[in-house]
Amino acid sequence: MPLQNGHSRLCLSLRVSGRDCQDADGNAESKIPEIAKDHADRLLSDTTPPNQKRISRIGCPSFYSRRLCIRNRQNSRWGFTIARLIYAPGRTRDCTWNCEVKMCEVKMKAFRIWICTFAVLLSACSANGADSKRKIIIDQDAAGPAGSDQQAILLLVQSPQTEVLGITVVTGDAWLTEEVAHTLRTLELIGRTDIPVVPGAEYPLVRTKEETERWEQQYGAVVWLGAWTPRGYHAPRDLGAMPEGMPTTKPANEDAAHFLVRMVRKYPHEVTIYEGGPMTNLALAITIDPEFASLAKELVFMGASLNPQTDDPEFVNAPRHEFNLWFDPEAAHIVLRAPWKTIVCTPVDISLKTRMSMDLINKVKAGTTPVARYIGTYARLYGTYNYLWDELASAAWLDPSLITKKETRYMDVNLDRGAGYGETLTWSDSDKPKRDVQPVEIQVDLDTERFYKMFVNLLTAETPKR
Ligand SMILES: [Ca+2]
Repeated sequence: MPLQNGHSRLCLSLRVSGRDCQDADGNAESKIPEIAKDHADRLLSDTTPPNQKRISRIGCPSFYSRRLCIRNRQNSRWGFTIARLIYAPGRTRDCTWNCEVKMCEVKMKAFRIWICTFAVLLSACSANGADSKRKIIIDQDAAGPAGSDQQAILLLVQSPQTEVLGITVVTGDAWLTEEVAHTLRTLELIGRTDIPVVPGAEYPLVRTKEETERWEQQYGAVVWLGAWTPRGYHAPRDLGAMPEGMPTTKPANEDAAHFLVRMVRKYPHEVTIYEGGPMTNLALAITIDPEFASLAKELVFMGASLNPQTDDPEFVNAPRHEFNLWFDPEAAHIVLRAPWKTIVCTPVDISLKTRMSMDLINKVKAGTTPVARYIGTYARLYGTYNYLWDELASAAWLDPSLITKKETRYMDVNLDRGAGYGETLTWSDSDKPKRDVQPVEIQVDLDTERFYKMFVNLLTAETPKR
């Protein structure tokens, strides 16, 4: 958190939320204010520039809030920094702290900055839980029960950081109708039926199953075809197996695209769009409302494949092939060209570095909460381990420090109807095309052990109430 030189006084306000924390026995953690205080003190001491001193502190009862005022007499420029620490869920020893920093630098007289300071503190003191949570819509090809799609949803729902505005569903790994049913049932089992499940696109914008079969005859078989995979194929409106039971709740009476548009217009620049499946719903939202992307806070998605180091047959001869982008290339093209403020990508390359092993499943299975029982009952390994595809995109959004290396590239999808149809295209600054392409923050490497700990902690924790 850089503080600017030349400030005559800097005010730094920290807010630490300790709700929904548990100790090792699952009880509410009573020491959170102390832990929060320690972290606040550490952050403040880490960021206090030289030649400045702490002159005041303010605490608030509902959370730990501190203000640090530091004085520097060099000139009349003012800097104002607000930092908010959010307590991650799970057991105390495994706590991770996220720091959101907003910084603005203004030239103004002393009384104005003090008014600004007190306004922010007042706002912080009066904020309730929902106000301080990070708003997110989960767009997902939500096959189930358990599996990467549902587990990624659960990580986001289980975090006390989040306010999940809704789960919009799209055909991909399975058909829309069965995905909606699995998602409704998941939410019933964990007691979160307040989260709307919103049906979206049943088919990609352009690609069809029949055309894809002809493409395969010419260019070779595709390993994973999602809902169209021959083994276990069934008609679009059939449910398939529902071992977790049939839902009794109903999906929202609105389509995903309009829901997405309505939410970003209701909360402009506040809503993160999480994409764990093909981008059909997002493309439709952009088509309906060209301001959709710019009104969202950011796009976070699992998808794309660059240069995966693997002998996995899905990628060994087709390193640029990735299911989510491939299944609806035209949608991905529309979405990746839209004017998002930020795009964050969890590609195949980094997901292949993760392992959902039996050991990990057993750790979740040892939990006693409804979520732990659900995962423990329905999680299955395909071989000796699964990759944690979408789960990593969820976890890295909750705690970006899980990502230890990232890079920026420009990204699009190959729309030529030949052998490369649907494959990932990327460029660097030096060779990107003249046409509009957006920079994408691509995750390259991660702290796997911390990721696994977070995975277990969230999926064994009590589900946060609405
Ligand atoms: Ca998915």
